[in-house]
Amino acid sequence: MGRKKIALIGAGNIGGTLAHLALIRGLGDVVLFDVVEGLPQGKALDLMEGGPIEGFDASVVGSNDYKDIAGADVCIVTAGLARKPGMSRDDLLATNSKIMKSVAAGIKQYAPNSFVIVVANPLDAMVTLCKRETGLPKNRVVGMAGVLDSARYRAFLAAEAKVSVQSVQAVVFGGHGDDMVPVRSACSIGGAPVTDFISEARLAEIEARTRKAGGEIVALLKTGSAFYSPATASIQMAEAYLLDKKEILPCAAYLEGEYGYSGFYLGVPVQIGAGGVEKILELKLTADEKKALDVSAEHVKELVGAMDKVIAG
Ligand code: TXD
Repeated sequence: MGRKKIALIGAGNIGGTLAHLALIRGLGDVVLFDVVEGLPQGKALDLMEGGPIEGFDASVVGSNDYKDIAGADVCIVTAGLARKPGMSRDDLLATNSKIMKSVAAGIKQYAPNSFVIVVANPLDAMVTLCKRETGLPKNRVVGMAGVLDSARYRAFLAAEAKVSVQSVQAVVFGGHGDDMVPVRSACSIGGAPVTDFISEARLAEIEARTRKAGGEIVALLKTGSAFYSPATASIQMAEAYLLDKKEILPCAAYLEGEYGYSGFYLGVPVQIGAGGVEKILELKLTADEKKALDVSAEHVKELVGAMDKVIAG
C-alpha cells in the first residue's frame, strides 16, 4: 500500500503549516512545491529534522519542479499573493489567475488523479479557474473557506456562551467574502438552539465579526493574513478524503442546480470521502438566509466575471 502523497503547492505561511500538520497527523509523505528557490527545500529540511522528536517517518521534500508532485493523492493549493495595501481586486485577480494557470498545468500533467483543495484568494474565483484549467471533475476540485469561516463562528460563539468549542455546531455558507452567510438556524450548543444561550443582538455582532475575521487578523499582522486556522481547515478536508471519513463540511463546491444555483462554486455543506466531494447536502434555510445566500452567490458570479474580463485582457 505505502503512504499517501500530499503535494502542497505554495510553501509560504499556510503551506509550511500544512506540511507540519500533515506530518504530525501521519497523513502521508509530503512534497512542498514553490517557485522561490530554496524556500520549499529549507522548510522541508527543517520539518524532517523534527521527525525524530514527533516520531514521524514520512518523507518531506521541497522542490521547484512539478515533476516531484507526480502521483500525489491530494494537492493543496496556496500559491498566490495576498492582497497588499493599495492593490485593487483586479490587480490581485490578474496576478493570482496567472499563478493559478501555471499551478493547474502542473497538476494536470503530474497529479491528474488527485483531490485538489484550493485555498488561494480570491478563493471563489481561484477554485473556479483551477477546475477549468485542470479539467478535473467537479468532485475532485474544492475550495477551502467554509470550514475556516465556520470554525471562526464556532470559536466566537463558544467564548460568548462560555462552553467548549466542541459543544458548538455552526456552519457558514456562501462566498468567502464579507457577505458570507452564518446559518443561525442550523446553529446549536449542546443540541439546543443557540438562541437559548445568546441574545439575538449579540448573535448579530458575532456573525458580523465572523464575516470580517480575516480582515481583523490582517489588520493586526500588517504583513500577511491568517495561516494557522486556514491550514488546520485545509487539513481537515484532506484528512476526510484520505481516510474516507464521509465528513460533512462546508466547502466551496461546484453547483449544478443545488440551492437553485448552477455553473459556479459556492460554499455549501458537502460530504467528503474517498470519492472527493461525494454529495452536496441541501439544508433548509430560512427565507432571510436564502436571500443572503442569493446576494453572496451574485457576488461570486460577479467576481468570476471580473476574473474572466481580466484574463481576457
Ligand atoms: O480561507 C481562505 N481560503 C484564505 C486563503 C485564508 C487565508 C489566506 N488565503 C490566501 O491563501 C491568501 O490570500 C493567499 O492567496 C494564499 C496563501 O496564503 P499564505 O499566507 O500562505 O501566503 P504566502 O505566505 O505569501 O505564500 C504564498 C506562496 C509563496 O511562498 C509564493 O512564493 C508562492 O505562494 N507562489 C507560488 N507557488 C507556486 N507557483 C507559483 N507560480 C507561485 N507564485 C507564488
